[in-house]
Amino acid sequence: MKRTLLILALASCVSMLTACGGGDKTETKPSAKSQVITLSYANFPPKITFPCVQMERWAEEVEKRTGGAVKVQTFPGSTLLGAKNMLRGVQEGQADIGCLSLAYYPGVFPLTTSTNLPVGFSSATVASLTLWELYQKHQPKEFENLKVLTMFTSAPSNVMSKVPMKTLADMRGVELRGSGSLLRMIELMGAQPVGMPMSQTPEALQKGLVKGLVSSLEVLMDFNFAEICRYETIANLPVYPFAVVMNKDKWNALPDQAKKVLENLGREQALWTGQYMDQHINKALKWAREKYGIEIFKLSDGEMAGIREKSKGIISAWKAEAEKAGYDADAVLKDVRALKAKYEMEYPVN
Ligand code: DTR
Repeated sequence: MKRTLLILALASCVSMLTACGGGDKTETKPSAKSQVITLSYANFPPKITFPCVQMERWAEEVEKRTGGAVKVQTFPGSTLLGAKNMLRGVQEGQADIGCLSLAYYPGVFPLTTSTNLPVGFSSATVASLTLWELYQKHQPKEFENLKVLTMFTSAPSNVMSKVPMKTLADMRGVELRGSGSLLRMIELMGAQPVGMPMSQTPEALQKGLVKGLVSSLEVLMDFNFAEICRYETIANLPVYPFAVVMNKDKWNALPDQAKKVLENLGREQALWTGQYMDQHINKALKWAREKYGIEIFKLSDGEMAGIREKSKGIISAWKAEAEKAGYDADAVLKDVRALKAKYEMEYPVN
């Protein structure tokens, strides 16, 4: 037993040494197997969902663009780290890279969660590019212990439920799952907010702990929620921001060539993911209509205006929190709105 442990320990030391070190740093193609660096990448939702689809695409691109010098071993479905221990797990090096849903960490990312506010993003493409550029401009200290590799968002959120909800009156007291600012949006629509990560939602729906959820609509297909949530209400609620982060020491130990490849992928990956998400929603809706005959309602313009008015309180609460964290909240919000307008021109929703 002891001998086996010793051998395992030695083997892992050797692999750590080969992963972090040596080799010709200017060369892209690994000349020997020992030079290949393998990075672990943890993700919390199932493999089929958009955070994991983008993870696989990123992993493939990294491998291709480094000529095989960097390999990425992916761990979807909370097999390495879950939704809530992702941040600490990457900081402590249990995974080299992790995908964070920022809304699951209240108060930890005040600057970047400005994109989770009710500002009326029209698509994931626009919101993802806004988030990425906002991060690049402000380089907020909330990520100072991490290397941010890319960022993206889900599409605008809507309501999916087991019971038809055509108006706000139908939502009164209904338990709906959400997180981040969406919890307060659920409350101001008169429903009962229940906070939890997406990865716990299938069970909560099955057990009847919640009657529905608020998220982007592709989950109707990716989690098969359409089977249980046959009624969807369009309310154009906030997007959820994500960040893909790397352990700082692991980042520092990478050869310059590899760093360059990863840095060059950041914005491109944000755009790729936003566009994937927007297209995937259309596909999921078509699928859910055909397979389960889902019904889609839309809140009236008057009700939408009422929600917008009431949601100003959520923006004020965020401002106070951001100011407390040392940010110029008005300037950040101004940037969010200006970037949103810029990208809405460049990527109009048709
Ligand atoms: N709705 C957000 C983000 C989100 C949207 N689709 C997925 C799929 C898998 C995980 C998260 C998300 C949320 O609930 O976290």
